[in-house]
Amino acid sequence: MARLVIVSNRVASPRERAAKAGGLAVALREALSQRGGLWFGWSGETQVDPPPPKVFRSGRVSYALQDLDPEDQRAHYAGYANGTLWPLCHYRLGLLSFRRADWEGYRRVNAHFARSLLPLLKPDDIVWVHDYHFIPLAAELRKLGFEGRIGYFHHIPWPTPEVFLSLPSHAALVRDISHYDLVGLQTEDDVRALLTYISSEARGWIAPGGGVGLKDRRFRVVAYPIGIDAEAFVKDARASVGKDEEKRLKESLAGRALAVGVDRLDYSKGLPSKFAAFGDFLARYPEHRSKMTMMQIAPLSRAEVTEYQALRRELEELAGAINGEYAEFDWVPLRYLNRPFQRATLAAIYRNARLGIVTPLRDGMNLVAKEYVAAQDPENPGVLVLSRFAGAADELTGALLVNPYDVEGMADAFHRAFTMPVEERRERWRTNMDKVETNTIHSWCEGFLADLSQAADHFG
Ligand code: GDG
Repeated sequence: MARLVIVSNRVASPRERAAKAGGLAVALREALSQRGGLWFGWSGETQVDPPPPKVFRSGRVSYALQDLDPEDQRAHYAGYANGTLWPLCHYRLGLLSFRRADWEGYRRVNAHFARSLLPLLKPDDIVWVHDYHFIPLAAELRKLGFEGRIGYFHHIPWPTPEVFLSLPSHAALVRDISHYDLVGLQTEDDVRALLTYISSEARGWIAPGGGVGLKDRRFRVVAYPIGIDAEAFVKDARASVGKDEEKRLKESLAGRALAVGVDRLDYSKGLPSKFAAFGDFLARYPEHRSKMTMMQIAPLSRAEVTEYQALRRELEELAGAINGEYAEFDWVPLRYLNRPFQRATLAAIYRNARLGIVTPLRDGMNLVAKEYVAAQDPENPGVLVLSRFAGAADELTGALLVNPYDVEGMADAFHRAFTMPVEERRERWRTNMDKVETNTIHSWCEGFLADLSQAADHFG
């Protein structure tokens, strides 16, 4: 079997604590430790004139961490990746900023990464590049003469051509994409969006099965909906039963029902609308007051980007207003926590929550929705309230699907979920759990790598 090389912006090295790793990191660490290989990415450090990457080994996996020049790193990460591509792909054109200097910095960083990765590569390695920080990496590696198989997985949505065309560098970015052998997206809608752009704007041709011809390049665009390690999550959730932490949680609830949300503090996650919907729910369904509590876990994210600082202030104000208006001396309606928790703690909280509220305005997939389903007690499962604009909505058809722009509609869904009979809850949960158990992180990884291994010789 060919060696696997993974490239992603942050590398979840064994030195990083599990509690700090996000969805992407958790998924990849599991994938690579099964196969062995090399994980290459940014070290998290900046310095002027950065030296070659630091390489070390742990078990079957080598890690190579590259420092970056501080100004390049800013232009790449806070600039083009998170100030341009992130809002664009999440349909937030009002938040999009495009500066030529950022675009040039983004390309410079990709060229630098390609130069420092190349000496670590063997000709028959399979290289799997992750996410929007690295779209030009394959083109840069090809320029340096690497002819092996390179795949790309885009973890976030691919916008429709009408939205994508707002990006001044749209044509160059899709030319970059064409240097991969396989391009993986989360959903069929994402695939349709990219293929439509390629055929209508870039004058490429499309073959059945996602085959694409663009100028002299041949590649495939295919949907691989990402999953979770369902078995591990079920185990964690079961193991939490009766433990001290669960006891503390139950004591603090004093018999009240729990609704839970877990989202990075990010404007794509629709947190202000979720809070507004919770406020509306308490206003229009007063029978639930003092009978339930909502817990929103929202670890801080990208705190150096201005939009995220403004969002944090907005949420603090909204949470304060809800608690100020509805709290009793012995009841706080909304528990709002800005820090990460251990995975086992999350599993215990999910399992004890009658409602899981996942209402992003746009989301590539959303793993929290799947984790919440996996953690439930099959005899007495909770209800998932899920945004129709999360990739997960394609699979989790047993959820109560909501439009996150419809605040009152979401409040109605909370009421429906809290009053849903147990038979209906079981039936809906079974529908969701079948998907979560079938389409796991392992099958996702194997599916992508099997297709990439078989990718036709791109010069053929
Ligand atoms: C991107 C795409 C796509 C969160 N808080 C804590 C914690 N988490 C974990 C969750 C989950 C992960 O982080 C979040 O993953 P999501 O999928 O929900 O969202 P993004 O971070 O935006 O991920 C997304 C994903 O990539 C994978 O392709 O689904 O659409 O945006 O696993 O559990 N984990 C711990 N403590 C926390 O407090 N331990």
